[in-house]
Amino acid sequence: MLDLKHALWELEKVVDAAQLENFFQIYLWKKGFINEEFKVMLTLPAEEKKDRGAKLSDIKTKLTEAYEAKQQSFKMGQINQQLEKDLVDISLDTSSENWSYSLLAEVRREVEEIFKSLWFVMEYGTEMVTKFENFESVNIPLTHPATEMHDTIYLNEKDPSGENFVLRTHTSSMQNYMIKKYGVPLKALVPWRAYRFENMDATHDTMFYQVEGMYIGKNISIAHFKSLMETMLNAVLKKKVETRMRPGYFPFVEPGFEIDARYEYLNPKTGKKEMSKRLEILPGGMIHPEVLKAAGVDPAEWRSGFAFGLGMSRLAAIKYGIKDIRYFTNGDLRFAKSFA
Ligand code: FA5
Repeated sequence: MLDLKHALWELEKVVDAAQLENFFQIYLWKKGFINEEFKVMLTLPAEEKKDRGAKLSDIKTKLTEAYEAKQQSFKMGQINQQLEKDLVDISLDTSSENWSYSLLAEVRREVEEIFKSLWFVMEYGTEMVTKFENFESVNIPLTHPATEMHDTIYLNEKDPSGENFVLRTHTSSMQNYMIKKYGVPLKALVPWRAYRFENMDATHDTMFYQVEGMYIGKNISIAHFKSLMETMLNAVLKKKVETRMRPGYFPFVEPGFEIDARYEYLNPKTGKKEMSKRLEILPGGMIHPEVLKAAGVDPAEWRSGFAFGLGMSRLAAIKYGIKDIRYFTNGDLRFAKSFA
């Protein structure tokens, strides 16, 4: 009868997939040794048949198990080999001089420095937020069009109240958290990402950077707001900038404004310095009483304060004369290197 020990020893000597297939053909295939032995068994007298049948079944099971284990280890070996071949060293040698911040990071850091020097506290916050944080906490009712699927990216994960999380559509989703965490008076900044389900074009991306700012005090006026925004824009752009304020509607401010900016640039066609078209980059306004209430602050005492939501991707585009904000994030090294 077939010697199990010998078969296992042969299996141990197998070193590649071709030899393993050969082993299978010899022992386990339907015309292999084991099935041949079963055929012989059928010709034996009844009393021997039973005993031989049990032994053969046992050998078949053990050999099949050993064969499958070997097959599995070959598969893992192949995967590991492939992984090693595809290995990419992603560690960046930071000791080298050969790196620089991306343009967006550069501008963000400049904006951060300006506000840090004015003693603003700063956080980036989470990008996955509750509907409460993104909408209701800033006085946007859930029936508002901005909450619709065509603007907002909903996630499958649910928050503790059973509602789907969303990707924050604006950094205003941090207003409630910052007021609760730091209390009033407050100077706070949130310079980070927001996401919208947008049709992309030169000035709209699905992921973009905003800078949320809040200044809550007792004698803060619209004049403070305007002057701070102009100071900041001049400091970042380092160009002659002219701003214009016009009314704008946002449920979380009252009154609300849009600050449009135009800036001096060298027109390559005429060779002369000219003023650009006006660009909408900086909405803001005086913080709505409902926003303060939702964060547990008495609006009768702290009614004066402003908030703004600077479009940082657009600001960076203005600063460096980039025509399409998608260049910042599309990973095109030719673009990145030309500013390194
Ligand atoms: C807001 O997001 C408000 N949260 C801003 C705000 C904050 C108002 C505090 C009042 C008080 P808006 O949707 O207009 O507003 O976006 C603000 C800025 O973000 C825009 O001016 C624009 O510069 C930028 N922005 C908006 N959507 C995109 C986009 N898809 N791609 C790139 N930039 C965008």
